[in-house]
Amino acid sequence: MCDLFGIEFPIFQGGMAWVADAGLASAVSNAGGLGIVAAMNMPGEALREVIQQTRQLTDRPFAVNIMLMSPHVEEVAQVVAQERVPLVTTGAGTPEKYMAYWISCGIKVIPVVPSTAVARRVVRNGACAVIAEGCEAGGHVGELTTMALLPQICDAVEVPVIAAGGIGDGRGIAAAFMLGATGVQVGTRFVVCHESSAHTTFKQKVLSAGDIDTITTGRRLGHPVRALKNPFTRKFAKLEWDNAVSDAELEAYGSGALRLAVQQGDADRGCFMAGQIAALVNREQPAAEIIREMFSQAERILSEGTKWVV
Ligand code: TUI
Repeated sequence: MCDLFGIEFPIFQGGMAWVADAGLASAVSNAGGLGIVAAMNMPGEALREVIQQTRQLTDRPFAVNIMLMSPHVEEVAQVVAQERVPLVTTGAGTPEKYMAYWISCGIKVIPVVPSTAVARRVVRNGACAVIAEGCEAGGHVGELTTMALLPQICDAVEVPVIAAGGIGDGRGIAAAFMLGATGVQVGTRFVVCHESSAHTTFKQKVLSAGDIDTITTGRRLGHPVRALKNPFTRKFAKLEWDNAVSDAELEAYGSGALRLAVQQGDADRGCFMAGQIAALVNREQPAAEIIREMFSQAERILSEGTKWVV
């Protein structure tokens, strides 16, 4: 997998909206992992600038994550091709519509998939690998857990499978490899790395989170999102389950809340998207240290067996 993507360690950094910028992606790529820039809801020209900024900071491969629910998806789909980005990951939908075009431009496409049906579809359309993301992940999630999803995806497709959701240390990497993955994607742990520009309050909240401190909201809208419990998510859950507001009002209530969390650290009105593994993340470290530490821990577990305890 490392040869396929031109990286040293089989570790992808999640394409987290507002967090996965040029600074974070280049730090991860420079450390030998795969840095990923999030296109999130950006217009095309804003993404072009971030891609060019990333190129100034690293000469190693990096990817752009395209969030398929973005209102600017058509534009950003063009920009990644014009800018000759080597790798594209996608999320929050299926990218079939763009795949033939991207592949014809020499882009390797690696969609996030929440089910075997979606995995088969994207591979039929030319995906060179897939990211099997379980619902332990932060942000927009599917229904299945990583533990159940991963081996099923590995059986369903012939391309390399990258595991995501609930992976925060070497034990997670080793477990993912045991289930058939050849790489992992890590989100929450990179939110608190030195090179992440997430607000200090966001980092503190992840660092102090306990095992049951996340909640999924938004199921009624068809796109459940996992985030840390706080006044925002509690109110969202209440509005959602009391059926007190229309779907449009509920959408409007959530709009902009992630940005408030990442950029302003707004503890009450922000949506602090994070995975269930947040409880395991208890230190802010450089990205390079996270990658080396996770990988060497996995190697020790895989060679010495589970008697090796963290
Ligand atoms: O995309 C993510 N995580 C995200 S996107 C995001 S921005 C957002 N904010 C508010 C509401 C919704 C989105 C925050 N976090 N992860 C990758 C991911 N993709 N998880 C699940 C999926 C997915 C779901 C359904 C991929 C494909 C899919 O296809 C279903 C179908 O049949 O089309």
